[in-house]
Amino acid sequence: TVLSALEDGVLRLTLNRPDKLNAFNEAMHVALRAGFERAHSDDHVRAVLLTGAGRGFSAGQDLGDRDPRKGGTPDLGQTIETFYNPLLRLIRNLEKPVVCAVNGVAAGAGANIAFACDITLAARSARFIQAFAKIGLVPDSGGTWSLSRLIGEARAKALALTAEPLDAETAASWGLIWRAIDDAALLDEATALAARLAAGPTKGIGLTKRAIQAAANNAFDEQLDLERDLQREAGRSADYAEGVAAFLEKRKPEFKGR
Ligand code: LHQ
Repeated sequence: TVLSALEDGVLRLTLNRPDKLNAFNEAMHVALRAGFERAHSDDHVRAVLLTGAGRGFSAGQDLGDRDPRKGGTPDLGQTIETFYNPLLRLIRNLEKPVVCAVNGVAAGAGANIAFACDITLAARSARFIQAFAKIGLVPDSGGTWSLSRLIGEARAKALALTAEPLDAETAASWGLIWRAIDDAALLDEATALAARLAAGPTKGIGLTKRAIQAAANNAFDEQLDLERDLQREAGRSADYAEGVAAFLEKRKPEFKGR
């Protein structure tokens, strides 16, 4: 359900239920979570690239798996607590860059998982849909948080209440994703970006991710203190020593992520 491959320090995780537009069932959740857990613990992984197989990125929750007609009312809160929230926390808390290549439609949780990644690229033909409103649900997977922070309440509400598809170009111009890319070039560009990050000073990159995310909850003064503390930590890294030495010696740095 998830293909996993490590190359050039990039762990590529490919959602792989193309017949179902990579909708999430439990097996796919378990496999994806295992991928992000490996990213956390394996020093050879210095960046993650998340993408989807086939013509879609992800259609969100597999609705066949949570079908109220199958008897009883499914406890969706339980599904979220067990599967979605741990995944979203893993992505945000991972102190390594997560690049997302949205290769086609991203609906429901599929869209919001893409918005939780650090740098999200999308194929020009991709569409983002807050599909929840069509079936009486509330955006999850951090969607109410990321939409309102990234594009503001007015746009967040219109997308979430209408479930109108948003094209990749507009998503990029609103700041919901980083860039829209020609379909044929998406995977190559995303792979090159992830590899470039993986070869970079990933200790400092991880601390930078932490700092930017913390800014959402901090007052300016608190953020200045946090920057001081993280800079102290970054300044002790081998990568900082290497970066400065390489600059002064006019050569290319060789970063180790330490
Ligand atoms: C699907 C799905 C799908 C199963 C396409 N499930 N099969 C969290 C916690 C607990 C419960 C509830 O939810 C959540 C979070 C959520 O994510 S809720 C939102 C769930 N997602 C949706 O409501 C989206 C449903 N899908 C669609 O609206 C369309 O499929 C989109 C707009 C994504 C794509 O449309 P098309 O390009 O026209 O493709 P299609 O509809 O023909 O889908 C292709 C196949 O994939 C098809 O199967 P079939 O056997 O007929 O070829 C679909 O049934 C299947 N599929 N999404 N979520």
